[in-house]
Amino acid sequence: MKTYDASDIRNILLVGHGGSGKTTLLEAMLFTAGATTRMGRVEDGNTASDFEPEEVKKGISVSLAMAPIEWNGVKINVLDAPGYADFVGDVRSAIQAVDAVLVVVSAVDGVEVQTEVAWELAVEAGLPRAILINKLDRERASFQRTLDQLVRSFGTQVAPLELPLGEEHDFDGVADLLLQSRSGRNTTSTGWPTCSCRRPTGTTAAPRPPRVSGRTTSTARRTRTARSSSKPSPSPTTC
Ligand SMILES: Nc1nc2c(ncn2[C@@H]2O[C@H](COP(=O)(O)OP(=O)(O)OP(=O)(O)O)[C@@H](O)[C@H]2O)c(=O)[nH]1
Ligand SMILES: [Mg+2]
Repeated sequence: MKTYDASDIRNILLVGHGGSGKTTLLEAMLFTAGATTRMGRVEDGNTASDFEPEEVKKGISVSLAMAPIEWNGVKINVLDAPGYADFVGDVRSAIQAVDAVLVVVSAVDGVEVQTEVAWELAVEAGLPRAILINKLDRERASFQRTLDQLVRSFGTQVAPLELPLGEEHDFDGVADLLLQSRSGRNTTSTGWPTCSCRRPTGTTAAPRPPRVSGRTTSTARRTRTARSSSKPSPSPTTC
């Protein structure tokens, strides 16, 4: 097994309201990093992190799960937290073990109760926070409306680093304001160069993501090989 220096390991927690797209985002990250060959779908019950029978049956996450990805030589342990209020104990436990929090917000539903709860828990823990506005391809999605809500809820410290290219059916990728690059399907719609991020080659082996308990975060309870499906979901992020 490959070993990593401690300086090359990150532990990141995905949090957000139920159904905002955390499990799907983790699938996209695994696929983009080359850890899986196809994206699983929550609807098909074949995602890496929702594998408990209850999760497959209900189509929601009910406990914390973790899957590792490697990106540019850094091992990123991504923890997928359940979003429903009943399982907030898992979020509280995981926050003690991570380096940073990624808050996933639906561009259709905007800031919701568990968005605020998760944000406050991360603030209390003094953790760095980033926000991903997801579901931009959905009908009634609005990046600007969601960004305005985020600024109203969390203050002007919230500022966009990437902007979507199109919305709803026209959603076509993202433009990175710092790198002045873009990634997406149609690379000709702006003058900016396409993003230089590349999926690593030779890393197609499926990972065996350990399941971690929300109550005892240090214990990996069981492992499972990520499964695959024939129909990938829309990717919330491509870079
Ligand atoms: N169109 C579209 N659908 C998405 C996107 N992200 C997630 N979904 C769908 O939204 C639903 C909920 O996604 P999940 O990934 O289960 O959301 P979650 O945040 O993990 O939900 P909980 O674990 O219950 O908190 C599923 O039907 C996904 O297929 C997206 O970017 N676009
Ligand atoms: Mg989930």
